[in-house]
Amino acid sequence: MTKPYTITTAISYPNGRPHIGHAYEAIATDAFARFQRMMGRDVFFQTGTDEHGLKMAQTARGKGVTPQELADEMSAYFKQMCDKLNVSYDRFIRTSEPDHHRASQALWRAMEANGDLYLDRYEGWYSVRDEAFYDEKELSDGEGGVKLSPQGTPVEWTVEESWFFRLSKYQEPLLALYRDHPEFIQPESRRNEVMRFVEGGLSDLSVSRTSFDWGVKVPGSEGHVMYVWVDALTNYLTGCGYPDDAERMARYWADGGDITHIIGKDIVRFHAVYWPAFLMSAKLPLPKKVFGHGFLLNRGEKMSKSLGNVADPLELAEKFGVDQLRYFLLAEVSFGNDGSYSAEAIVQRANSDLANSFGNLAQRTLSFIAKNLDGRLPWDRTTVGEEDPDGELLAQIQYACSVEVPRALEQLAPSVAVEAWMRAVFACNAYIDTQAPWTLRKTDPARMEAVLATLYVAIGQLAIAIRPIIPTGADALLDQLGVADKDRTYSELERGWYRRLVESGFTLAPPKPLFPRLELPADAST
Ligand code: ME8
Repeated sequence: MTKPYTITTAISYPNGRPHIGHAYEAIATDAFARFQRMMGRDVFFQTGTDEHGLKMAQTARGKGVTPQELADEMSAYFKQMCDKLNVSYDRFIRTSEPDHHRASQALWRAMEANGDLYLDRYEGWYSVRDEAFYDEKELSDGEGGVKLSPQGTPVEWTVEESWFFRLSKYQEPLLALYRDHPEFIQPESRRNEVMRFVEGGLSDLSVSRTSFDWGVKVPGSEGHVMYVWVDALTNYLTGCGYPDDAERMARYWADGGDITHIIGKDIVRFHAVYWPAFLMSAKLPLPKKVFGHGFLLNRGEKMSKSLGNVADPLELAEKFGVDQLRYFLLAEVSFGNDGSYSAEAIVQRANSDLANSFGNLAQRTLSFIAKNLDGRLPWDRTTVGEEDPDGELLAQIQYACSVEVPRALEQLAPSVAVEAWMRAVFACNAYIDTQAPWTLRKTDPARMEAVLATLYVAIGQLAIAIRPIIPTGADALLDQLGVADKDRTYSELERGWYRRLVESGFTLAPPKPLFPRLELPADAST
């Protein structure tokens, strides 16, 4: 059995409906999970909703519902978004679930047993929007004398009895972790930020609240609920069976295990500082990688409810197609950097790459085979790709599909994977134009068959390689090509699935178009 692979998104606050930033993170993480499954790994992929905390309590109060009702309603939208966008999670976790409460309390007790929790009085600045405590030195002045967090959200002075976690004790161990495992925080720019923050000294962290009760109860401490980030981060352990299922833990949360957290750049501090400190305190294994991706901007502007430019991902998927949206987001934005989206950019990218380049290549090749050869696969299995330029093309496609694309996806660089894939698509289009099978039909039918055979193989390889990103279109094409489910893996790229097809006497049906050309909607305000 290959090494298990655990991958997670952040869990979202269900205090409103999901926006395109949430969809972006879910789609990217899904592509990585699908990729690892196609590499034969035993994958556990978790996403979900982060339902406790003051922000949820306040939003619920404002709407005149209970926090649980608000969470039930909104969490369903997040789940629905994942389902619609083909996000292949293994568990959709909700932090209001009983096993999650048990896991959070077990982590608490483990940190307490290590002497890292003490009761004191908290006096300091808190941002409800970020659910975060800040030091005075991190704040700036906003309008009307309001103090602002580094994220630009208002903070309020808070005084209450609180449990504290001895974060200060972990300054050195954390710095050692960043030094010994430079890959722990990615990309590099985020790592530098975190190192500077930790080098600046760490204050102990207030980890319980008494002013409201919507949260996980602190064991043995009446009136205290856990600070929402303590329970939120624990979601990763809950999904891996903590604390009762030792076998599951050994599989998905093992020492030295391949555990990746995909999160946005605004919450790197929680994942790269607090989280490993909690885990060290509880004597649990650490994740291998925390990747802080960039933010999606609407036409270069920050999305906000007041600007009215928050795009609904399901509306975008409805308008442009799920694969098209997935492809656009992963191709267009270099993972780790901020990126911008607009209806024009989605239409432009989907049309140029999917409709005109890849879709058209598949469509014209397959209809040509269906029409001129009655769908009979045009080669005998000893001759495909033996001569140049056929062999040259196939070597190039094979390199792109079985080396460059997987390498980029392994490194969490989907836009790099797409670039390599598109280079291969272009190479096929150039080949079909220079080989001109429509001319060969009259002058040299045998050569025409060799060209079509080469293209048939190349298109199948391209479809397999791009599956993690556009699963629906790729699978529909692979169905048309007759490629069996079990052969749709990266390892099969090297083994020649097409030879088995020839042996089976497979006949190609006239192809259905896969990626229709998109029109820019009249209302292109998204
Ligand atoms: O932070 N572009 O929840 P959240 C890209 N509950 N990503 C974005 C984004 C944008 N415009 N806006 C937000 C939370 N995100 C916590 C996480 S994890 C134990 C707890 C990303 O609903 C954001 O960076 O505010 C985060 O990774 C995720 O969406 C959920 O954000």
